[in-house]
Amino acid sequence: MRGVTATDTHCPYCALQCGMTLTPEIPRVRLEPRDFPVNRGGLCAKGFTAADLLDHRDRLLHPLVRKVPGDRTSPFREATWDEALSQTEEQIRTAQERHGRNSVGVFGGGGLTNEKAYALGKFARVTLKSASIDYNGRFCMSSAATAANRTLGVDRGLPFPLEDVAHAKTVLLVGANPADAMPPSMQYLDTGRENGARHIVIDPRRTNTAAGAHLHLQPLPGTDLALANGLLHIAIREGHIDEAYIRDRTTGFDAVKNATNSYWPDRVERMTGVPENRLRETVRLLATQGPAMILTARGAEQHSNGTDTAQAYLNLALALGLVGRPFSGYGTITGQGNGQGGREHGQKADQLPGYRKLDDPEARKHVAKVWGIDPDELPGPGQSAYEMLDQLGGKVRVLMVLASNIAVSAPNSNRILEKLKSLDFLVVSDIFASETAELADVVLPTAQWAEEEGTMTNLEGRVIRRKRALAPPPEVRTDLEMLADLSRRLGRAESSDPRTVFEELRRASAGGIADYAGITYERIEKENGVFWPCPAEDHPGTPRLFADNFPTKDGRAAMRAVIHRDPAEMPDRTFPYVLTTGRNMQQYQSGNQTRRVKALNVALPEPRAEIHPDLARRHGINDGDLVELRSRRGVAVLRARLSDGIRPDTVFAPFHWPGANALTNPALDPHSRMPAFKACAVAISRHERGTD
Ligand SMILES: Nc1nc2c(c(=O)[nH]1)N[C@H]1C(S)=C(S)[C@@H](COP(=O)(O)OP(=O)(O)OC[C@H]3O[C@@H](n4cnc5c(=O)[nH]c(N)nc54)[C@H](O)[C@@H]3O)O[C@H]1N2
Ligand SMILES: Nc1nc2c(c(=O)[nH]1)N[C@H]1C(S)=C(S)[C@@H](COP(=O)(O)OP(=O)(O)OC[C@H]3O[C@@H](n4cnc5c(=O)[nH]c(N)nc54)[C@H](O)[C@@H]3O)O[C@H]1N2
Ligand code: SF4
Ligand SMILES: [Mo]
Repeated sequence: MRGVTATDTHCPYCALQCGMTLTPEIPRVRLEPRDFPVNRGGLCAKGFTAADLLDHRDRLLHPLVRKVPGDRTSPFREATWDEALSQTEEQIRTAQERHGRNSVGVFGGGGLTNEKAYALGKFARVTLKSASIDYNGRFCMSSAATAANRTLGVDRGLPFPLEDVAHAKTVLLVGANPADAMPPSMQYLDTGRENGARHIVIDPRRTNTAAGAHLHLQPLPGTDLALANGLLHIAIREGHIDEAYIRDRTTGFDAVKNATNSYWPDRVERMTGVPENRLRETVRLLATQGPAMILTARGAEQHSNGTDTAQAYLNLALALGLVGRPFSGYGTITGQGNGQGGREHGQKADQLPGYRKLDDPEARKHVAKVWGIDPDELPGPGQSAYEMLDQLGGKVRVLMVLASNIAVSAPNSNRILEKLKSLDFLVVSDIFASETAELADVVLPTAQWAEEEGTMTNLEGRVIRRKRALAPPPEVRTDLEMLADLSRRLGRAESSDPRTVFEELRRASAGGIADYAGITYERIEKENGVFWPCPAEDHPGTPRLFADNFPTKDGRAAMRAVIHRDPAEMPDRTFPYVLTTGRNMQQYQSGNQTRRVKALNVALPEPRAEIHPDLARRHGINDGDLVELRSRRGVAVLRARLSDGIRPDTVFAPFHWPGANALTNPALDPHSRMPAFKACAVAISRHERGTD
């Protein structure tokens, strides 16, 4: 037993950040759901079993180095922190002397607390003086974030508390499957439905979310932009748009209107596969039932046109006058535990704390002052996640990875594996030896959620507290402690105390878009979290945005005309089907955590490719057979799960195990640099070994 009293904290996994209570007891910790505004006592299977990993036998308990330094084929051996960090320090110095500052790269994660994300960004820019930093949120939220920033002037996933969803009369969910991705959030949709709300789900699969909806539109993956423009076309033709709102609160509508002119319903039906009458019914519900919301998630966003697709739905919401109205609006459902805060405080290639831009002279001045350096010492913007990974072994020679398992979760993983192997030196900080850690020179064992203090910002923009219930095992450190030690070795003193780091973050973010200046650990505790922006301690925080204006230069939302582009890779004779990828309820992300939880692994032990029975029949595939999926980049063998809920031209594969990303296309969205995880061309065949 490593502690004594009950501690109120939050789930380590997704952005819902469900409240839970931990009570140390023999032989392990008791985990109970807690009544917090987002989950109101609910938890999903992942949350319920989260404590199983605290004392898991696979846990990394000591730093690891290679028996033969420099030889990544030699086995790992346990090492002291001093040994592991000395090796790291030496490699960083050597690479920077030989190849310049930017040759040392940092890759972060949206699961890191605000304090750690902030410290990591500062470590790269100030200690390493390197521009080479980005993080896994580039693969997650970047398209919707880019669209929201350019149109609304701010990117806060939900600009209203989640409970507002229960009061909307119509909810359009585009490429979102919260029934599996955030089960406790379904209570708000259920309450809405009980009170007469109508829900529409746009998804190539009949998911659990779609099954409960009033309408399910089943487009070909990658055609959501055409669909949105088609909906707006109908809304304009049928007189459903809100002209006063458009005039008073937006700019750019005329161009948007022109751009949607040619999206006639019959053409959109041909492009997307969604029948015309369903398009009309969707518009009618959005425009005439009272408060309405449009929510997008990764299904719409993880495309080579993801930014413009999010934009098209934002245009629709604005034209209908929804944004800023009670129980209405546009939002995007953030994914990782700190997916929101993780994209605000500087681990993004182009960013400084407070959601400031690294190329903005005023922002550089403000942050440099807090950091006690000259603004000219700050590097400029670096490259996006995939672009940086694609450069490994070339421009970037040493890489530090915190809180991401890129060997499994990055697109085109065969290439990424080769690139990781071509590094001079790889350092990975994790809880378990992930597929990425297995390739490293040095592995650093890090504390888990229940063993550290910090703040997280959930999908609503609510800043909450993660609290320490137990001490970490003796040789395990928090990432803040690790970064402070490494920083000191490289000549710069930094704090390893979360509160001290948060106080500095408050000052660095002050006056920025994501302003945390008025948020304190005590307030978070007292007020069930505080919504940013919160510029002063006597400011109440901002649960709802946009009621009066938008934080753009002219106070209006800047609509932008967007037109459909086909996915970067279309089916052809050799690769005739579309592969899309995503999540299953029982596993989380690359699976490095949840694949080790017994109850989850019993429930879902292996990946299943979802295939329509008609498509399966054509290739002689039965339910449970092993099938081989092939794309231009790789091969994956998965067991088939036949389902008439998926389009017959589309295959779905989860990415919680190595495999799916051997197939995916790293074609990047030109604005957000998001890869096309949700559409590539594949061939399918029954695997030779059949049912094995
Ligand atoms: N169980 C579980 N929950 C999670 C996670 C997890 O790994 N496991 N991860 C968390 C994270 S980081 C995130 S980002 C969220 C993601 O949450 P979601 O975005 O809801 O999850 P996904 O399964 O990636 O994608 C949602 C749906 O998009 C559909 N889709 C695929 N292609 C298209 C398309 O072209 N158009 C449309 N309209 N739909 C399409 C898929 O069929 C899928 O049902 O979940 C969070 N919650
Ligand atoms: N094909 C396909 N690929 C995808 C997606 C998809 O839909 N399809 N989705 C993308 C999305 S939305 C996301 S968010 C990414 C996620 O993909 P990853 O970035 O790989 O996410 P995780 O598997 O959560 O990796 C987090 C790692 O950090 C460790 N960890 C947890 N907490 C901490 C901590 O505090 N410190 C440190 N140092 N380590 C910690 C965990 O054990 C785990 O190994 O995948 C992307 N990849
Ligand atoms: S929905 Fe998300 S935050 Fe809630 S218990 Fe499940 S994984 Fe944890
Ligand atoms: Mo994500």
